[in-house]
Amino acid sequence: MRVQQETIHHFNEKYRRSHADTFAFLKLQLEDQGISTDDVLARLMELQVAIPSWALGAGGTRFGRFSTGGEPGNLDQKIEDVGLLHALTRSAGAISLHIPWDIPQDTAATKELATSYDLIFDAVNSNTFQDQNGQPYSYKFGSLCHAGKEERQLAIDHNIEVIQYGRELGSKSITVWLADGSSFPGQLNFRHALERTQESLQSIYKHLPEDWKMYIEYKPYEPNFYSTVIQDWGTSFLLANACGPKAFTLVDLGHHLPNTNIEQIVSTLMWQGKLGGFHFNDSKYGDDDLTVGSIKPYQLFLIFNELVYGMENNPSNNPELAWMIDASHNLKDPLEDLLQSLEAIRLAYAQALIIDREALEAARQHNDVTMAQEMLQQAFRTDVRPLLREARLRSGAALDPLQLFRELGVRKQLIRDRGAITVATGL
Ligand code: PSV
Ligand code: MN
Repeated sequence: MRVQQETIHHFNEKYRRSHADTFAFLKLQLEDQGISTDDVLARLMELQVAIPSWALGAGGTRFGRFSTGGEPGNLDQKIEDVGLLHALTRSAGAISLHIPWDIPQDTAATKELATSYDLIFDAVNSNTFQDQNGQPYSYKFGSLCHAGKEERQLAIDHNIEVIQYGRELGSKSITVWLADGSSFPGQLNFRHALERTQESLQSIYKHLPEDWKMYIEYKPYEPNFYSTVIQDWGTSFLLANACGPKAFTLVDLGHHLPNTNIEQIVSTLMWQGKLGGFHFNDSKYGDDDLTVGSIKPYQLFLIFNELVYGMENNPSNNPELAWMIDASHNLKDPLEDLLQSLEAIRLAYAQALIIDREALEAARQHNDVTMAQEMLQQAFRTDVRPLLREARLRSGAALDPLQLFRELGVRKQLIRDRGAITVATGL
């Protein structure tokens, strides 16, 4: 299903007047504070967030999976879904593939299809956390860290193959997330496991094309429950440094123990020029993969505060970041959930862009704790939604993507086209 430009235009007409009024009011308010709305809008319009190919269907828990109907049954349909999100928002201009869940059969045709939706291929993701049919060695006890040379080599070769797929599609990065670890004390020699992981990553790194990046994810637990080889940002940072200048740490918001100060991690990594990108989601307890901003919107804002500061004060030349969503949808329509996530990311970004940074620094300089807090909360409590709408209007997107999605009856049509019981590949 393709959403035509005229449909969007027609839809926007209905809301144009009320939008114009609320935007004019906010513009005035921001200009009084010395903020140029045009600058903020330009930066908002630049932000493109990649949609993961594994988040377009109903996610499973270990207790079950309930299909939403009309789920994409193959890679082409996944691209079609991301194309739809991008047409509605003009802010999801990339898709991130997980191999082997989404192996392109004909890379040239896949690329052409993506281009027709104005999409590019973001990071490719390897999967050494599941065994595939007919695999000669098992990842049950690890992959890149495995005690056995054959298992390690199999996992290294898989990552090299993933890079090859990515090259053909025009990707410029690979994300490595390992489930490697142990569930019982004594099971693993920590140092040996980490050493082996480092060597394996270095072998993969050797196959990285000149203009590519390698992102290394960390996670404190799950599926292993006692130790994870790359448990935290420090370990990922250490490994990225051991690999070289094209390797970076990737922060997945769900991969932290409760109450971890993620914004401080962002600050440190950007200072070191080693922050590669993000997997956005939200959580209450662990890696819950909930809709971005649904539980802790203030934390998301504080993270964006550090990101904006880091981008504007960048002594170590931290490269542009890879923005991705990594979520699972058990209850809601996955596409609606992704629309909400895209909105939450832009909201937090817009709020961070309107912080009065001079006043904030002055307050810090004078140890004026109250005013420092005020500066942040002033921005966070501003309703910046008219800015988001204006950014969409200027880029040809729908003023209210979710509303249009509903009005068009997208899910009903997808069910008609693809069937009520379809299962997308993924977790
Ligand atoms: C693992 O929890 C993770 O965050 C990694 O990014 C995986 O690649 C992704 O989820 C999908 O399983
Ligand atoms: Mn992730």
